[in-house]
Amino acid sequence: MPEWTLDINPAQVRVLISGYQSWSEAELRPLTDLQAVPLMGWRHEQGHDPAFLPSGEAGVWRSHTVLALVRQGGGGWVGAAKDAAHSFIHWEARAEGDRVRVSGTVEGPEVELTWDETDDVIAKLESRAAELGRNMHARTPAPQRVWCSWYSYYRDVTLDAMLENARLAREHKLPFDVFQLDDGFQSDLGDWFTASDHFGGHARDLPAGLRELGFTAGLWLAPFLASPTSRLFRDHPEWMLRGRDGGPLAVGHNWGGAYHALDTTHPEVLAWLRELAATARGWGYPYLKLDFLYGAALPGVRHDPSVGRAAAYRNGLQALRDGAGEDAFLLGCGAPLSSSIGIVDAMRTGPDVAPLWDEESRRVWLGDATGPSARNALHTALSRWYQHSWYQPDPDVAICRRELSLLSATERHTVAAMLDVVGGLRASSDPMAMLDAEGLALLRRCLEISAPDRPTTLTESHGGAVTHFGRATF
Ligand code: 9PG
Repeated sequence: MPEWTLDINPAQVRVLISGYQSWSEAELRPLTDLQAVPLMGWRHEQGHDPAFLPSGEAGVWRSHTVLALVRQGGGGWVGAAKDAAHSFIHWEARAEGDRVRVSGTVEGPEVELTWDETDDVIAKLESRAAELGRNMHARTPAPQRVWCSWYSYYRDVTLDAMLENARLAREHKLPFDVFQLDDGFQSDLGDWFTASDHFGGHARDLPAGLRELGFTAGLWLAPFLASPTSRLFRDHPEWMLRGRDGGPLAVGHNWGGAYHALDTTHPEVLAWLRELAATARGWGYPYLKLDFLYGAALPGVRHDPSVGRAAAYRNGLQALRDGAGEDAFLLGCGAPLSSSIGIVDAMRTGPDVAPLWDEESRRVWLGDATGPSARNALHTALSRWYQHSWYQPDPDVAICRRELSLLSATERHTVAAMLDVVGGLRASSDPMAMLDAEGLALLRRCLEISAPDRPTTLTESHGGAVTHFGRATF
């Protein structure tokens, strides 16, 4: 385990960390502060690496793949890795008296870690991140403009609502590329081929209508998950990732209870994943939002114990890519970040946006900033700006409607402006019928792709306001 000791007073250092998956927190904080540990143990799996939780001690910070320390007055240090395909990289910075101790631990096959002292932390972090992206053959597709059903219809989405929104978007000449059907069309988690009762059709009925209107069809899947009530779970209990007790591991709690994950070291599981992605593609969906991917990466008992969890995860993701085809557009979500480079085209880089600014009770009092809120989504996505060289970042949707939203006008405009600062995907979920003239104008602005579409050129592309939001924090 490489270790470094820095002769610097910890009170003069700030630390930039990034949690391992989309919804985990990323932030820049004084090193002497306390990194929050979510008090709700049953939520750990959904936002954190349960094998590398925050330590719970003030002055100790943990980060995945990269870590930066920023010295008061300028300069600092950057820790990174040359490769993260089959390994997880765990960084820890620890205040010890008048020194700072840093360690980097590789879980999985050995990879080369880098540790640089630098006068320009931003430039060094960007160049080390870009090097990792190049080494892992990061994909660099064009940013997509996406309408997604989740943040207005949630699980009650219907075939008619999808088509009606697409029709209205066309009528208003809104420049969306993709109309993406989210969670709610399927009969159960894992039973992707059968429709839910309320959807009013089958997922395969949607793409033709969208194509006629000039949109690409997108589909949400949580391909690694299975609910205990699903056919998938009943038919193939031996495909599940297991806990130490031999039973299927609970990998999270949502959809009214605990759910399980597939064991991606099982050859039949890999075949099933290829078939699933190929089937969705065959239905007419070249754009797939692959969600809750972290499930396959959790510590557990696997069919092939010689495969580490980072490699198991990546093999599962590769099976989905193989099934969907090279030219499919894959968006990762709830996904281990650096382990997905080179396979996904885009990646959610923060928690979900919600039609409210902040849920202080959960974030502050329960120590969990992975919950849905505009604040959490922006804060996290902005703190991962350097990941532009890994995939197209997806900072999640803007909310331009006034109905069914607690956001003030200022908050709505802040979300819209900041999504542009993050760059990458531009997305909305507003029901078209809810948008008045002001809402439509705001949405139209959100769908503009600024040039260059990169937060690394903040000063050039956005002038003073963003300089303040971005660079001044470092
Ligand atoms: C569909 C949604 C949307 C959304 C995704 C994801 O921790 N949790 O219980 C948790 C639940 C849902 C969630 C994230 C975390 O949202 O990010 O865009 O697709 O699933 O169910």
